[in-house]
Amino acid sequence: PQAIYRKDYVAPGYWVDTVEMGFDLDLDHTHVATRLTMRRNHDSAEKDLVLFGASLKLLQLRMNGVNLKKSAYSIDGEIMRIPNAPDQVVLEIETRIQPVKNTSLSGLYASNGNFITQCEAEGFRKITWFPDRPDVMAKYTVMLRADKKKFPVLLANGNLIEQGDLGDGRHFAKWEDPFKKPSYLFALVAGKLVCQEEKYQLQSGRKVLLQVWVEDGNLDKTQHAMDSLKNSIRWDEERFGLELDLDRFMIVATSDFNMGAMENKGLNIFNTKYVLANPRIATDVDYAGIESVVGHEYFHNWTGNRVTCRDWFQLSLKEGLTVFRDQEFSADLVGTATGRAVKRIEDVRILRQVQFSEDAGPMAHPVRPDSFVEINNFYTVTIYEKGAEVVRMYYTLLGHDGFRKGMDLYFARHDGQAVECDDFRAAMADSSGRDLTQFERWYSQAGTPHVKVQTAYDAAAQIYEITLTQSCAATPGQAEKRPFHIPVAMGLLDSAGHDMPLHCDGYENQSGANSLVLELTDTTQTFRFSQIGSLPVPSLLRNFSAPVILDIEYSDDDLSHLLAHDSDPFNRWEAGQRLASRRLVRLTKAVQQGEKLELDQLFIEAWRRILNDESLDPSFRELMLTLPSEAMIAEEFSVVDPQAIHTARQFVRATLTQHLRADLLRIYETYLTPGKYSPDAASMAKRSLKNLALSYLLEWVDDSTLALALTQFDEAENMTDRLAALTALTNFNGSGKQVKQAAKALKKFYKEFKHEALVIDKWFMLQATAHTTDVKTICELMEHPAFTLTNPNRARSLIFGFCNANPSRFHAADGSGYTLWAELVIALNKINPQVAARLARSLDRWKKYPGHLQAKMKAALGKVAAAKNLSKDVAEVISKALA
Ligand code: BAL
Ligand code: ZN
Repeated sequence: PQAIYRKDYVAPGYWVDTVEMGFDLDLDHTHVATRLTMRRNHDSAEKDLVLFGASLKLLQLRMNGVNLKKSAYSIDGEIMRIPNAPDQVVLEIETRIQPVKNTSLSGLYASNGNFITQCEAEGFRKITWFPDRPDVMAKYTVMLRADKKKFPVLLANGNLIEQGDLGDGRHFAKWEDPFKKPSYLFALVAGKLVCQEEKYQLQSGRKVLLQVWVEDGNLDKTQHAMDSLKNSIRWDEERFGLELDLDRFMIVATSDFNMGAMENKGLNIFNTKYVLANPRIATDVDYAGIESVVGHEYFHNWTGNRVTCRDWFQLSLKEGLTVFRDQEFSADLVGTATGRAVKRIEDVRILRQVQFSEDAGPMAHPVRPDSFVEINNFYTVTIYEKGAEVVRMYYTLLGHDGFRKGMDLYFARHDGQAVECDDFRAAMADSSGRDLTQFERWYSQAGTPHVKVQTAYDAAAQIYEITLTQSCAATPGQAEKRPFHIPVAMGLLDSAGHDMPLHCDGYENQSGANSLVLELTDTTQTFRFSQIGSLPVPSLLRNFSAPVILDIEYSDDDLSHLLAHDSDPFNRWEAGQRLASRRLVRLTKAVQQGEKLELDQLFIEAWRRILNDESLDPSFRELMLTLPSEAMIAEEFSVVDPQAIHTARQFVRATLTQHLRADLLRIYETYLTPGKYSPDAASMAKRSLKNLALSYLLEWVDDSTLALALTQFDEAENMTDRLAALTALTNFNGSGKQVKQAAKALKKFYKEFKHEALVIDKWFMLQATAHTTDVKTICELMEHPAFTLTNPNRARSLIFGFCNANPSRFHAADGSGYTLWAELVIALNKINPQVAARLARSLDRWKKYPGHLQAKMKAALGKVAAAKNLSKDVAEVISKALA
């Protein structure tokens, strides 16, 4: 497949002013009539009128009232060219599409008998021929016609301006979107749906209609999404002065969806996973996920919809910024300093585990890529999460008010436009008067920078020096990297654990501050601190002020000091993780060499102190006491041994439990939260610590701790506690009798929830990621009547769960995991290329494994590469992995 390049951008040859569409909706054959008013863009080098289309039956094509003969245009793949078109064009297009056959879930498709659309990135071209590119913004009017009984609800973007009966059992609805938008934000929904609705008053006094649409039977699960939407509207008004611009805002939930959700103008379409919740079916994590995704999609209304992307290389312009906004929204909603730190740690964990890994693999790409084959492959953690870190660095460098000024200028300049990442950077630079030229490298260079730290102390002169040296490894297509502009937030701790006043050369205007943001712009820089009366312990990269890897040699004593005293909660957590990681690496090596495994007292006592430190919020303790994941430990090795890592980590968990059993039991009892479930931060925090204690307790199980888990499973009235108990029961090493008791719980769970798809996803996921689950079990579960590959959520729960989150089993020595993976990528490729391409990425890091596994992975990759009719989605991923 052919790559396209950012450098080849050419403005569209024609603009579209208005789009009128008429849909005769039928699941087998939908007729689409489109009328476009277009005008030549005299500033473009493109002289032809260019349209894109895919999987369409073209019935009619008329230009300015005249049928176009086949000789008047050419079609090559997805591109139609009409040469010699006049400057003003009215184009009328009729197409026929087959929604029920559209298993790609892109374009117009059927879900449970309803019509759903997904047009980002390039799905609109599966509905009609159109200049389907984000810089073409137009006003849309949409007429929907359908059978009234089968499709009683007819929704599209914007405002409902007319509706009525057509006779013959059919009805219609006409929608008009008052705002110009790119085609990727087009949406329609039709079918049997019900809604929770509310009139909501904006701060300006204007009233808007909010609706959450779901399938019948789910109205008891919409309140949290509605609350999250109202919180989002309020937050954007307060924090950024941004108001909802429509009179009506709709959310629709569907169980067949490739992504989490989609920000179509006024008609957000969501995966049910990010809408439906009540205490019985949803966990605390689900509640938090709904809040952040509802926020994310709502915030896109300004960062994405009102100001959109010039081309898809700029995707992070809207995604990085909107992730930053949803992260801040969730943090502000909790409102406490600890709550903010907890959110930050959770976000950084994902970044490090998934994005750092992407940055080190064959799919590494800059936040603003230079090329791609299939844009759907670039909805990545780099575009989203690293993109959000890049936005956060402006925030760190410019401060709260400075960042807001930059946002205000960005909207003042670009409202209604399709722009580039550089335009955002220019708004931040111009509003603050800062030179952010070098900062551009965060957009253009891929890879995770390392920052090496060296320190020197001159006691006589009371001078402390920190030398920072940055480097960044080569990534595909980028052999050499130039230095990044890295904000390094820092402080120095004295022996009592207090922040020392900082007097740093070059930062005199902040003399005496407890914390500074150093700016590393050269390859190596030395920062000189005076009036330092005793040797400090440096606390660097506070709050994770840049997406880099800090190489610093701390002693265990230094780490214990930071763990106990750092005023920056992120770095307290970080110190604990470093202490744990150091031991996990050592123990993994010991496993490989068949040595005796031992855990030192310093570490066990550090864990005991955290566990029992009632001055720390329980949610923060839960994070502190969670060991680095197997995937994180793997990043510490140049050659990964998943089984040894698993054994070492399990050994640490079991040993901690052996020593801390009484403390864990006490915590378990203390943080029981009987009574009515509430998804507030304080209750969630208690549940998280209690359930962490339970999961540890089952690592060193006896009948009494097993009974705790069984009782919790049986008696809890909320999914958080039930699933936590069931997870512990699915993963412990007990006697045959104990395991049988636990297995009963799994069966009971299925029976109880077999009509709740989202819970059955959890049931599959739980088994997919269990220590005991091997390829054979996965194959058996695939035969289960509730399993299907065609539903992305279900495929993700079992298949992705196993391939991506059960490393010690997936990487079985016989290569059976890889054989299964190849078969499933090939099977999914036929059904849904986007989902297939995601799964294809499970072998991205194959070169990091020992030779015998590498050979088997390479063979599996080769098998997929040789498969017939490979989509460009999968082909791109596989060819990059094999390059
Ligand atoms: N724009 C795709 C889904 C999302 O990022 O909101
Ligand atoms: Zn987004």
